Amino acid sequence: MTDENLATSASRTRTHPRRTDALSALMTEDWAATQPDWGFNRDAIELAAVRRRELAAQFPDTVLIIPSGSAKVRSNDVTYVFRPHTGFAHLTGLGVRSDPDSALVLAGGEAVLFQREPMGPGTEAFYLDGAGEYWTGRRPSMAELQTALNVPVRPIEGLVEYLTGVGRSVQVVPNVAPAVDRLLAAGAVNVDEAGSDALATALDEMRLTKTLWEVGEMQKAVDVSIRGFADVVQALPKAVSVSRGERVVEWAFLGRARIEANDIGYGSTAAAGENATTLHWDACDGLVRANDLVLLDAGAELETLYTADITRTMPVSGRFSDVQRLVYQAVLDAADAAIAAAVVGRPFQDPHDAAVTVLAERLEEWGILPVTAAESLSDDGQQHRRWMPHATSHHLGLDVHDCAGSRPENYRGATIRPNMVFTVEPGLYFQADDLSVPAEFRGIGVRIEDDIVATEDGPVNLSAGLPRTIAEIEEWMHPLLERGRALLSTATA
Ligand SMILES: [Mn+2]
Repeated sequence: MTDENLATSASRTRTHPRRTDALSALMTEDWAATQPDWGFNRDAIELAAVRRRELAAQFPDTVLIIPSGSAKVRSNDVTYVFRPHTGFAHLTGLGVRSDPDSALVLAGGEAVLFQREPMGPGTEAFYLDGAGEYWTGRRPSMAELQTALNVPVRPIEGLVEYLTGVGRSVQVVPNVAPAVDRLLAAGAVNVDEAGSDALATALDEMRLTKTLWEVGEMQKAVDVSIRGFADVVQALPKAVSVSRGERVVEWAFLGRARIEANDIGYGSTAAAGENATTLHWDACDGLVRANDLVLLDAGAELETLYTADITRTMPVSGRFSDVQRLVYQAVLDAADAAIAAAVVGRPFQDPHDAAVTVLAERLEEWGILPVTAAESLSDDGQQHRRWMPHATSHHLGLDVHDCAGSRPENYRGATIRPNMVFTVEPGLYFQADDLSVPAEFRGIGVRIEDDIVATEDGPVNLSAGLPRTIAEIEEWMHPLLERGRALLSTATA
């Protein structure tokens, strides 16, 4: 990483200790005007304009502020790659082209985007500020952004003056952008707190159903992910050959996501053997043994920020053992039952109920449940949750756990509507030290996760292109493992 101490210290102290007139004269001149393709997504931008009108109609007498968010510090002067607030991305269509410390403002029918003025060629900040474009690369000008969005774009410093001029009650999405909050506080802008919470809820609830274009984006994210899973299978021989094989699994998927899409939509879980029974296994630094199952929960995220969320559990050898087969088939049957219940007009909870019914019956059959399946499934039982502790479904979209701020009656308590997109992800987790299960089950964790869109014609599985059945998985893995072994022997020859 390049040391930018010179630039940041200069701008923070405002003393510009290293500035000279001679350097300034040289640095502010002779930069060619460039007009690169900034990669704006026309479809996303047009859809966002429709969304803004829908939202503004819900809040007719107020000013709505949707900040993009601030760069988050990892440590000291190192920040994470910026990822805009999902509501901001949804209402601008800017995706990865979003800048930190911006604010979309909706006042009745009018939208204005406030943002930091670009520190481009010709300005002193260009090279004196660590965020200047000399250091960070060229960005669209305000005029270019205004043309792309068909929305006025103004410097963020003018936000308070604009709000004073409009003179209506102000609602700001809470806890998104400290810089914007400070600006409003300094300007003594009166923020309606209750209204702000209602705005945050409305932003999440307006994403509960997707447009066909959005479903298409999610299919693209799924398709990249499917190729990522194939890369992972091909990398399994290498994973077995090193001491931190799970990192090989994680890295193989990440490579595909970074090359063909923007990134992964959330931290991958790459878990082999008993690590697969730890739900939030994020170290991903364990061994991958030849006779293990390996569980990968991962999804690619596009430049528009739509993400996939897929889990497969695969035998490292390419062949399931008898007990692995037994557990896997139970989870697959639960998943199939859940998907079949993902029907428009039925309760959102039906897929979950269908999945856990299958799993409780299997646990009873294996003699693991201390009670009958029916007793376990009753409200005051729930013993099956020792081995299947989580929800089966969550909404998916720009966020991996999309729409999470929705009111319960519109989420878990809702009815399935056309173009809702959600996961179906049952699992069974027998931890290595779980004395309540037969020894041969211990250390086996299986989850199968697919991305489902509800339609009037029934559920559509966006991730059906990734093998799910035991026979399909073994057949799919075989040539990929062969190729992986060949590549490994070439690399080590
Ligand atoms: Mn999920």
